[in-house]
Formats: sequence, structure tokens, C-alpha cells
Amino acid sequence: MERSFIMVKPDGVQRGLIGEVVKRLEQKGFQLAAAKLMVISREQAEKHYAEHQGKSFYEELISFITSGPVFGMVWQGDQVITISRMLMGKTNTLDAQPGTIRGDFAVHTGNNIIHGSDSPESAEREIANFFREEEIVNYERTIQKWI
Ligand code: DAT
Ligand code: MG
Repeated sequence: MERSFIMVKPDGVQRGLIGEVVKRLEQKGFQLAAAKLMVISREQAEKHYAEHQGKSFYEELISFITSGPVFGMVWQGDQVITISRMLMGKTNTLDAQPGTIRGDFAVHTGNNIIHGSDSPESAEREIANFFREEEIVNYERTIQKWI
């Protein structure tokens, strides 16, 4: 069973889209394993976006992601990384199709509502950056066989 770190960014929290994002992931069939509202530190943000260090948008990205509360989550399920990124939509908002979260709610590439891990390695690193092991809840869902 695969896990992903998915986060409603400060713009999504301010716009009241936490419920919408959670609803879409739940309806798809994924299982919530952890969640918390938090303001992330500059240090956590730099770790999270280490791959983008030095890019033109890096400083703006770090100040945006630390500018207010985010809603961080761990979701699990088969292919959750790839499928949740399909639900998110493309990074460039002009490519984000209607029906996706970014396609339905975002106008600008920076303010794009949601983050989702892009590989099992980044998921593991990102989850460890924001959650302690004991915050991740293991439980069985009786509906799992119907997903
Ligand atoms: P994603 O969030 O789809 O994984 P990413 O990891 O390439 O995309 O970039 C992280 C975030 O940085 C992205 O959600 C928005 C911002 N970003 C990426 N490319 C950008 C660009 N060309 N201009 C402004 N912001 C950008
Ligand atoms: Mg990314």
C-alpha cells in the first residue's frame, strides 16, 4: 500500500478548500492516515522544496508556503502518488484541465491550492519532514475490498 504527502497550501486554506480537497481524495477511494493544520517553518519549507533551490521562483515559493496555515495530510492506497497527481492537475495552470483541483480552482501557477508527492522517495522524505511516526494512524477499512 503506497503513501503520499498531500498538502492544502495557504491559498487553499484561506479560500476554504480543505473540505473540497479531502472530499475528492475520499471519494476516489483513498484512505486518510494523518492530517494536521500547521504553519510550516522556513527550515521545513527549504527541505520540502530543496529540488527547486536556485530557481527564479524559489524565494517566492518559500515565502508563499510559510505565509499562513497549511493542511498537511498522509493518504494511502494503490497508486496514490500517481492518481492523486492526476486529481491535482498539472503544475502550469494553463495546462491544468477542468475537473482537476488546480483546473477547477487555480488561476496562477504559484497559488495552485495543493501539493502532492511525485515519487515514493519524495513521499517518504516529505512525510518525515512533517509527521512523526506515531502521528500516522494504521487502521482497517471494511470498505477496502470494494475500492
Ligand atoms: P508540483 O507542485 O506540481 O509538484 P513543482 O514541484 O515543479 O510542481 O513546483 C513546486 C511549486 O513551485 C509549484 O506547485 C508552483 C511553483 N512553481 C513551479 N514552477 C513555477 C514557475 N515556473 N513559476 C512560478 N512558480 C512555479
Ligand atoms: Mg513537486
